Amino acid sequence: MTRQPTPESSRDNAIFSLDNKRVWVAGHRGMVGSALMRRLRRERCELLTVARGELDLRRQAEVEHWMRESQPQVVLIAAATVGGIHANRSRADEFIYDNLAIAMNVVHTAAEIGVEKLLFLGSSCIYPKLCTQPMTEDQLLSGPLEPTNQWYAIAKLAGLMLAKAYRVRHGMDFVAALPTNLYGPGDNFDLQQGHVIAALLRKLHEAKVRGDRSVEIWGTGLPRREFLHVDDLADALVYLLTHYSGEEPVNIGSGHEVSIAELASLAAEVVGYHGELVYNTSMPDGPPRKLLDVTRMTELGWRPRTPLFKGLQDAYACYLSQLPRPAPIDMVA
Ligand code: GFB
Repeated sequence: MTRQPTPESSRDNAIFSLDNKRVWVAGHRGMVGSALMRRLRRERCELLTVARGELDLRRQAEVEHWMRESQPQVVLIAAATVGGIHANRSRADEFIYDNLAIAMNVVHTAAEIGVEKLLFLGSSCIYPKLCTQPMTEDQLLSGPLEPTNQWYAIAKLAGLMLAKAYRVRHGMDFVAALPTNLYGPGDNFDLQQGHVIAALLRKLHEAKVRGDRSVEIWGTGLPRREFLHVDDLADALVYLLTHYSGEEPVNIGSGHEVSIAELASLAAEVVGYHGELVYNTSMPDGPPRKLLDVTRMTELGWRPRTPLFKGLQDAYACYLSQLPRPAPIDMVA
């Protein structure tokens, strides 16, 4: 019997306990939501979920009705319309409308029904395009946004400010986190809509299977990105919920960055692909860097556990596990 880690809420210096609380993970089937479910199952709380088919979080009256009926005491908003650089650029209206509506409806109703603790999720991509690196939380709204994801960023910035407004005026204990680029179980492996790590693992795997001589990488390979395994994020979010209460958002990252070219080489090593990596510079690079300053989270006492190479191996194993199984060969009687 493996020793169960100490539930977060009973660790010392915790300021909020999840014990016996009704905890709603909005978006529980997404990559972040499912990681939160895995992590929260180690806590002594009651988990509430509702499928997208049962409740459209963009419909205010439906959200109000469901939340009044279910009475969550803690809410983590992991529901969002998300995607990689190409998805953000090509589905502008969806990214701003969906994410504004979700934030407005859930945060407002949480205040109306007196939710004890709410966690709102932003992203490292809501910082200005050309920010001093590493980026500190006070640099938010200090300059023009990255054009490729300004739609998503505006919606997330509005959600951050809404959560802050309910703290400032009504004293609601609503906190916000700004995660860096994420990867891991439950990632979206669609080559047009997904983020870079999922896309690279799939492209490299398929090229290896087909015996292709080269694989296309978008952009120049020069931009630098920070990556965090989604299970580390989930642990960080539970830690933040139980150890932080403040109006300023908190960066959550690994503190390390790699160039896209370095990432592609690491991914090729994990997959076992030895062909050429070819850069398609007609695709956008996005911001040159997005490294988060993680001092606040470190000072709170949390650190990530998963190094990038090990995380890539885990992500590749997840990719392989969701591939359709080859039909069993009918054994000759
Ligand atoms: O992960 P990604 O789509 O998002 O792209 P961002 C990161 C970098 O990888 C960009 C390059 O410079 C891409 O050009 N890249 C190389 C690729 N090959 C590929 C590929 O095959 N697919 C993808 N997707 N990228 C997102 C925001 O920005 O960050 C989102 O648009 C979100 O809103 C996310 O916030 C965290 O890091 O550029």
